[in-house]
Amino acid sequence: WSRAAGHSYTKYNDWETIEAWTQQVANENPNLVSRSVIGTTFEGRPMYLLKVGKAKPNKPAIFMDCGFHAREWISPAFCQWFVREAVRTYGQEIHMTELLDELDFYVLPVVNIDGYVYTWTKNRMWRKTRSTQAGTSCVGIDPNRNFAAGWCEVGASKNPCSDTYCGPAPESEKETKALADFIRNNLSSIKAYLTIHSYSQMLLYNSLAKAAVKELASLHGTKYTYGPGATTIYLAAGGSDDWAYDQGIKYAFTFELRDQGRHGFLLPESQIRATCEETMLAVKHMAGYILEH
Ligand code: ING
Ligand code: ZN
Repeated sequence: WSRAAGHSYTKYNDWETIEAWTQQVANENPNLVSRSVIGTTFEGRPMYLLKVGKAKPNKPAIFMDCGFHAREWISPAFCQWFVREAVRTYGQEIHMTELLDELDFYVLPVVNIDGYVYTWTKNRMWRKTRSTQAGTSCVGIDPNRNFAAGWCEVGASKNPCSDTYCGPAPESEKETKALADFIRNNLSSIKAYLTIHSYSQMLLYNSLAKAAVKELASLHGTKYTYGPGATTIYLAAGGSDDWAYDQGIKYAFTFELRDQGRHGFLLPESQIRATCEETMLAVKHMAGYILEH
């Protein structure tokens, strides 16, 4: 197997390097990490999934994905950091040891690999996938508008040239279909769904709020908009967090990592460490909570 040459946890790594890293981290930690392929992208790249945890029957699991949107480079950086911290601190730090003894983490380091590659080679600000379809010369759909949760009803576009294009149908993309299939096939173990985006420093829990306002509206038909706080988030249907919640995964969250717009998607590499360290605390806290409930 090839070494992940040039890989660094405090730099942004290109896809080739991340791909080699997935193999290396699994090979070097056979009792904690295993790698599988859950599908292939539009351009034919394998979608790697890392299962992180100590082998034990009937364990609950937390699913976490990174790199839905191509230009949000800090997101895949966090998934890599998370796996490294897991293997580095297992057996050293009591909290992580307990988490990995009792829970499995499924980590999908990059969902939208084709888009990620495109941001390294052609256009740093690309967001969508790189799929093409008949009838338009515009490329790509927004994977976070492509799920069967109020699909394309609000905050999404039917225009293939839009950055929030919802696609011709829910799960029309190979990448979103592969992710959704994996979650459907593992619903009995998956207790939480975490999806990592950037930027704006927010923790979105749309689905809980959504369920609550739906309940409220059932009495007098009063319509509420929902979101964390009055002004922070826009309504957007077809997101993976709402879909996961509708599948019965009670804890479904979207993280929006640093920053609040100064650098935006171009978060400097000097902030990778601090961003990942602080996000680790939140994810570990959530995992601990989920273990107890
Ligand atoms: N933000 C998310 C987006 O897809 C979001 C916000 C979360 C929308 C969950 C819908 C559901 O637009 C970024 N930065 O991508
Ligand atoms: Zn995003």
